[in-house]
Amino acid sequence: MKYKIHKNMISIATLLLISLLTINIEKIQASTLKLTIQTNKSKFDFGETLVINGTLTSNGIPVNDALVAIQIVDSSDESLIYRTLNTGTNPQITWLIEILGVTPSDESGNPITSFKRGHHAYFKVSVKNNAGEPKYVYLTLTLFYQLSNETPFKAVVYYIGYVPTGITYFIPSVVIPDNAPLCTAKVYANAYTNLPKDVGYAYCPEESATFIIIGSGASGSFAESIAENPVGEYVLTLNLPSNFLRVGNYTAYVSTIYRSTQAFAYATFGVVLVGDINEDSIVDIFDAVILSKASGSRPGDPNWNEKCDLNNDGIIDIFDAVKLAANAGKQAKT
Ligand SMILES: [Ca+2]
Ligand SMILES: [Ca+2]
Repeated sequence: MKYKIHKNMISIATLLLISLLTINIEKIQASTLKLTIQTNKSKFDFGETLVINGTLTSNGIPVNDALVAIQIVDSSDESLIYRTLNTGTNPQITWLIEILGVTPSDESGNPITSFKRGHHAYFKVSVKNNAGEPKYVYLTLTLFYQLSNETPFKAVVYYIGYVPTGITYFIPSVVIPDNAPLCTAKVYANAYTNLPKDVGYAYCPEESATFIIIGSGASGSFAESIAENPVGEYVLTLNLPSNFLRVGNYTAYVSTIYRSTQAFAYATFGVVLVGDINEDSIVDIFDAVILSKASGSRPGDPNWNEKCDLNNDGIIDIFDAVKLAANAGKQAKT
């Protein structure tokens, strides 16, 4: 009798264990959110096109209505960009924190359409808190030159702290570089729970506006755009700056939340200043001199210098000199 009870108890315990395990497995499966990221290359020269893309799936099914927060940091942990893309369409939800708009402005917030290079550019950002209580928010701006592709030149976190309920206006400023091209530029305003690299996610879709960079007196116009991506995917294409970029390892972080589940991923890539043979952060005559000494050499030759084989084809020749010339005068940020 005793034995029988014992045996039944074991059976019951086993059943309980199996059912618990099953429930746990179902719970785990119900919350499988997978975010991927990849870059088009693993190593980039200054000015090259960087494409970051990836997919978001929930239990293997593409998610077409989520926001993906993106941050790229350089080898000194300085941010190159902050962006927020969707995976098809923006989620149809009420944002706890919502960026209503970003407007190029003067320091009082009055709209203006152009900024002089070397001067401060101001941006009036209206942020609405719909949460009914103060929310802790990271607010960022990223500025791009609109060249053949958008080329980032400034990324800043201008506010970290609580945002009260209702609408709050911020007027952050950045300095337009002295050497900025005279072109149309674009600003993106984002709001995150924390920085994407620290697994923060976007509170809401980003807002953007364009403006003109001028040498002296001119005007331009505003435009807004909404990013649309293929279903379950996000794609970000940009050109790396062609000058004053930091060399070394970069990391692109992506972070999202979907139905209360978070997902995070990152990819790394390298940036090199092709032609900076002596690694003094500038491509100049001293690099050309080193290259000329190795001219005509192949591996094994006494004057072979692997660092001069800029196109990696096993010979130092005119094609390497052409690559060096293409970057002549360019400097790496130090
Ligand atoms: Ca050099
Ligand atoms: Ca070569």
